[in-house]
Amino acid sequence: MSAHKKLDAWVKEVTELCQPDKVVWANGSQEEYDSLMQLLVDAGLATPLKKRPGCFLFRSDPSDVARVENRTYIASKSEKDAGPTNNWIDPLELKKTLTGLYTGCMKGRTLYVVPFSMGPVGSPLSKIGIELTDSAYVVCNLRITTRIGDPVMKVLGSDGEFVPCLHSVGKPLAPGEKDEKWPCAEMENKYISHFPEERAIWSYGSGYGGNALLGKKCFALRIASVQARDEGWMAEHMLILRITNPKGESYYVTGAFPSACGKTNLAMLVPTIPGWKVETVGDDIAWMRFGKDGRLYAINPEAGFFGVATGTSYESNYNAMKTIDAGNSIFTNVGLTDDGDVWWEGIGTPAPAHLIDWKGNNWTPDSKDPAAHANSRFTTPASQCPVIADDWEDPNGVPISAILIGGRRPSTIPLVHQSFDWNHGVFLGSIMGSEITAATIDANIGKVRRDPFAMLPFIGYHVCDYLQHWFDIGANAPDPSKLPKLFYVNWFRKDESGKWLWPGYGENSRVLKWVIERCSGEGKAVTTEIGYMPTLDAIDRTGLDVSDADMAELLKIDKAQWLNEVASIREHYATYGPTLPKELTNQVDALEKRLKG
Ligand code: GTP
Ligand code: SPV
Ligand code: MN
Repeated sequence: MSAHKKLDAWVKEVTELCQPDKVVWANGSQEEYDSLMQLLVDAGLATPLKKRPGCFLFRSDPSDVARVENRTYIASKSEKDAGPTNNWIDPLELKKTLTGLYTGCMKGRTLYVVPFSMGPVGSPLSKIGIELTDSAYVVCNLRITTRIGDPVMKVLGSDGEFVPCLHSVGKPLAPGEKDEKWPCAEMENKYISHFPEERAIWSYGSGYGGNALLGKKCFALRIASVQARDEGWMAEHMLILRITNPKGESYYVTGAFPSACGKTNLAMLVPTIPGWKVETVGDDIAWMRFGKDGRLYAINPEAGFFGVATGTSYESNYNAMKTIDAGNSIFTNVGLTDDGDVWWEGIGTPAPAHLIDWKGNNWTPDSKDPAAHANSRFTTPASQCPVIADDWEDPNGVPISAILIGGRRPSTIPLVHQSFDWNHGVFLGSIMGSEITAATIDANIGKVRRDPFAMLPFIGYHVCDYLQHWFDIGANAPDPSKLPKLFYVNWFRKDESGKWLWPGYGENSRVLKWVIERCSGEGKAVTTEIGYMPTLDAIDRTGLDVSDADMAELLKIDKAQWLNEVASIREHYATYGPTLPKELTNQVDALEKRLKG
């Protein structure tokens, strides 16, 4: 029970529908977290890590290891509002199906009421959600990745607004039955549902990541993108970093890269150029709106990182490793060593002679399958990051100077280019994507999956309206000269033999340096058909082993490839239907003209 009538009524309604054994309101305390973890350990679902006090390992069901885009729905009243890139079901029909599934689905379980704030508690830019979940694992993860409990209830008061987020793993227990393993429903009964007009989320059947931690992708991106459109701000799949030059001047940069394309890495990067410093504000999501001074300000709505473990090492992401080394972390689907530590492919230490793999089986270096799932994750508090910026929780956000966009493009797209202006930047955002590589057996090898602003799976409405919203933000800027500058980066360019041309990771600071120099009016650039490009010597290569020839290749514009790109962009735009913003057609026409000019 709370002081909030609407909340109480909703909790009552859900309790009657889902029929949990009991209802517990989460207060967010350490004691509560500890006792929930103990419960999970006693049930055999969590393993305390001897080598990492305060840390726990979970193994999910092998079918429940990542977001399920084909079971994710935008149930707007009208199908055309969901657009061609989302799965749509009529909301009434979906609710009927789900009401059937939710009936009695929490039998034998506890329903947790988890109030959470996306953004610092009480910030004018923050929003409140309430997740009702039957998963203690979810409650523990939410306590790390968001701000939960009593402080949020205080701000909510008796009539505050909140986004209702209903979650069930979809596995009721018979009397006396206990969980033997990670509970979830079979694939055809998983529904990650969003009702954008109602601003409501109903998630059923999965316990994992973005399917279950509803504050993250479901609220902070899909529902928030709809709120942002209506209220004139932006909810984006972006990291936020602070970079300080040797003169001590700080700039803030956001970056939109698709899932598993390097946001966490860039947000925590250790610069290789002397005198420069990078600090972290956020690693996955940015909410941005104009401040009184006319600049665009961003907050990180999250409080922790849910990062890709596989491939993370002191070498590739030192600060992420230090963050998890500080304890209080949850690991999902990594290997467990015999002495009680975690191990994954790419962690930077030799594979132990024996471990228990992510499926719970004995594993040795001779085993065929990897020890950790490719999408294994760590959940860890942002406050523990050694390079967390001191203003990362500033309730007013941080002023953004530059927006980066990028994906994995082995060819065509140079290391970095800058858009001519805001609208050209929106065009670049609309064409970004990743090439499907030879690493997967796929008939579409070499083809580009377009992922506008890395938001393809996260736009809560029509993709054309989303891109129009980007144009509108530019058109309505209080002072267009203060808009962030947009840069398209590509760390993933390869040579003919398939070798990376750019070393990436900490060396990306060299590109960031040029970006900042462009923002302060110093960086050297030439005007090209595709945008402003650094001159051959504009990117600082002091102490870096990248030859002039490789640099020239990294910055090359191959006209034939770009004309193919134009054709592919047109083909892609055609799939967006008749409401494609006219400005995008103008932009692609202008690009073609410049290339043929
Ligand atoms: P989500 O959490 O899924 O949104 O992913 P993310 O965008 O935060 O990606 P993350 O930083 O976890 O990186 C994913 C993969 O990209 C890792 O395997 C990294 O090793 C690799 N990666 C990151 N930065 C670079 C880079 O600069 N160059 C190369 N070649 N690989 C990189
Ligand atoms: C992503 O897939 O972009 C993630 C992980 O950040 S999840 O929270 O599962 O969406
Ligand atoms: Mn992400």
